Amino acid sequence: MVQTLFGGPEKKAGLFERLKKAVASTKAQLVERLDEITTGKHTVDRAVLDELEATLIQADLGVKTTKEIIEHLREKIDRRELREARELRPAIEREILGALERAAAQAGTPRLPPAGQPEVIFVVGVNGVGKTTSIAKLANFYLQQGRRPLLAAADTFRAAANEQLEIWARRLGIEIVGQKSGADPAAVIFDALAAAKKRHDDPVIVDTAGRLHTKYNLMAELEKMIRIAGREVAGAPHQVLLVIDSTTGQNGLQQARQFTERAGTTGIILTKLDGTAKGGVTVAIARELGLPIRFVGVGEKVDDLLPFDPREFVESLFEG
Ligand SMILES: Nc1nc2c(ncn2[C@@H]2O[C@H](COP(=O)(O)OP(=O)(O)OP(=O)(O)O)[C@@H](O)[C@H]2O)c(=O)[nH]1
Ligand SMILES: [Mg+2]
Repeated sequence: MVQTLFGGPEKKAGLFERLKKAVASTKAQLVERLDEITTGKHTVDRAVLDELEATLIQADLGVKTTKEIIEHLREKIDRRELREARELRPAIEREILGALERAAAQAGTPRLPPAGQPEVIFVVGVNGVGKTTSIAKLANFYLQQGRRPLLAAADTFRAAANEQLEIWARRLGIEIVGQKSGADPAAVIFDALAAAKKRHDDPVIVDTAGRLHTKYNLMAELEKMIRIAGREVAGAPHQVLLVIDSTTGQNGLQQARQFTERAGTTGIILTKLDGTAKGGVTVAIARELGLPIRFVGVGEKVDDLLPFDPREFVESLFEG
């Protein structure tokens, strides 16, 4: 009990510090530039807005999102709700928070499995974005919540994908179900769900092969895996988490669109936020696609995954 009493807030403060560290480059690109624009100016004029527009685009908020934000600010200026340059920073902060919160609200509550059956979580994305690593981190997260995750090694395509996941499973002391390289990934899912039902494991986290969102056949294969999961456990997959590498910036948006269309993405894991200045893509994803960010990856270690909270994220950028 003592641990929860004293460990809780302290742990939360520790997570916030780690988030702040991870977004430092994004903060320099976005918020510190914002301060430079407004320094020494009294009122918001056209030149300030033009500079702001360039800054938001450079910070990877995307052209569409940037234009919308600038338009909102212009309306505020017309209504005389925004006049002074020093009001710009809190105005942008509110715009960003609003976009992230709306996306989170739009997503609603995740689907749940029938009582006694495992929650099924698919982890999908293009090659090398950090799917397998994120799965290990996710499993660790659920373990800490007192659940019994099982890993399904449904990347039967890449050589050594199984071994990579097995090493993580061993380290975490959890069960993994796989087949030999080249096997049908849908068969792995079938086996994994049968095992999880028998052993009462939950959730089942499915690793999938990296696939380009433009490759029709591979996307069809993913659809088949999803169909099989739904046949074995009602409502499965209950979550489809799309992993996006934040260092790829705007490319992530196009991936998200395609994966949502074909695989019904329910949320995003944004990886490699540590050491990139492109964290602004978070806002573009939320605003343009209405997809909630569920977790952010801030390093290569198993506990380098932070649950995403819009308010905390915005505070980590704008605080101080
Ligand atoms: N710095 C940093 N590195 C990460 C993060 N997440 C993953 N990585 C690294 O990214 C590289 C690729 O990670 P994987 O998990 O193998 O990526 P994947 O999407 O499973 O790759 P494929 O299965 O080949 O498509 C590894 O070197 C990871 O350690 C993160 O949040 N931060
Ligand atoms: Mg992988």
